[in-house]
Amino acid sequence: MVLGLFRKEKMWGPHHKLKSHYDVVIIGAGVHGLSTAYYLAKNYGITDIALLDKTYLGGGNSGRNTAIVRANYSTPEGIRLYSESLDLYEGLSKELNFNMLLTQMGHMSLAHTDSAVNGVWKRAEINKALGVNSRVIWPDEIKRMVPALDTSQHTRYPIKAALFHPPGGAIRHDAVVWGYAKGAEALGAEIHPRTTVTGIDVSDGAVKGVRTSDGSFVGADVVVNSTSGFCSTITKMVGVDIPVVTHQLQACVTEPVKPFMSKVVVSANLHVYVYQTDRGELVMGSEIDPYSSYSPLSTFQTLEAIAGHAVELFPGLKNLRILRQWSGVCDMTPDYSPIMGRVEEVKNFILDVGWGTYGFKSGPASGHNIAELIATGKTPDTIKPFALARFDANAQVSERGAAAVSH
Ligand code: PYC
Repeated sequence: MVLGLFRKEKMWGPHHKLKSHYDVVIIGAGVHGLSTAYYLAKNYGITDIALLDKTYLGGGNSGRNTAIVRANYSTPEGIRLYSESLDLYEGLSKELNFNMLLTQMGHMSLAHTDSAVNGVWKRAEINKALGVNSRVIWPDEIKRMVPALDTSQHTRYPIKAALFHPPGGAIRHDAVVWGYAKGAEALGAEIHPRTTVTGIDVSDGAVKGVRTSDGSFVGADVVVNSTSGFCSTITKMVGVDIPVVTHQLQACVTEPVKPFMSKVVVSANLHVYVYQTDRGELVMGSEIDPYSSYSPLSTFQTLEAIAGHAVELFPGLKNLRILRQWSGVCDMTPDYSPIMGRVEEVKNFILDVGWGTYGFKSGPASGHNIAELIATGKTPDTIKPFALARFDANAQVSERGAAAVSH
């Protein structure tokens, strides 16, 4: 491993041979799976864990998001979960002794229509009521905070107001993966990259273990589905259907320029968001593609839409060159909230899926709560509202209005 050549201590432990049984098998070694393993080991002393991933570490959505963190959601259930996550993110570099470059630059969601202004008002009020730092700001203050924004009132979608959330920002996504991986391994968890799960054995209504692409059967007392992109395929292996449709989410990054903006700026009406990284690049992303797909390939059509909308907001960006473009495959549920917890039909099979375009920011809290569920057998209050059973009970948790640019 290249990093290992330059560091005194090796970043990862040795390559393990899969054992025939573990206490816990976690499918998916992204931020969610890794944080689950880390908190299981750290908080409950459960260390007999195998994390299986079909690609390399961080090769799924943990390495394909745009690294934004925030807690300014619109439902009490969502706000509690994401604000728990933001709290954990704030202490994570220290806890794991791994610099994750958290920058709490402030997050601004623009409102260009009367109904959007109404929406940000409501979000600000509910955020405040639950202790999350958010407030509505108006064009003068918006312009002072981000002078490069076109706040003139003659544009196609003039900016009328914004929801400002000071603790929002970005954290280096690869570093989060590496930090949790290092922490989980140090406590005894095994990470098995390039190990695809091809089947899950269930008998007498309980999960027994998983089958992998090299022909092994790996027994487990508990199996956790922490995958993204293929979460419904994995869940179907235990005979359960989940209401998930996959869509691509695309993003890109420009060449670096001198620092000129210090906020994350999101426009749901224009389906675009923009922020400048510490290196000076502009990270820009869009709404999910309007058709469903499992393709990992990004498209020129979406790139053109992102660039066009970004230039509408920031006319000064018009001559910047795009360096890279990428996409992730997002598992969208009907209410744009995740599916977390037990599955009634199959004992000891646990879901942490349906993370749409918001999985990265919830990774620490998800792992923390899923670990508690596994160790104690009790579903923590924070994740109770996200049970699969909510769809039958008509108790959806609609985050459509606050899930970034996707609504
Ligand atoms: O929810 O902040 C967000 C987000 C950004 C990109 C995709 N989702």
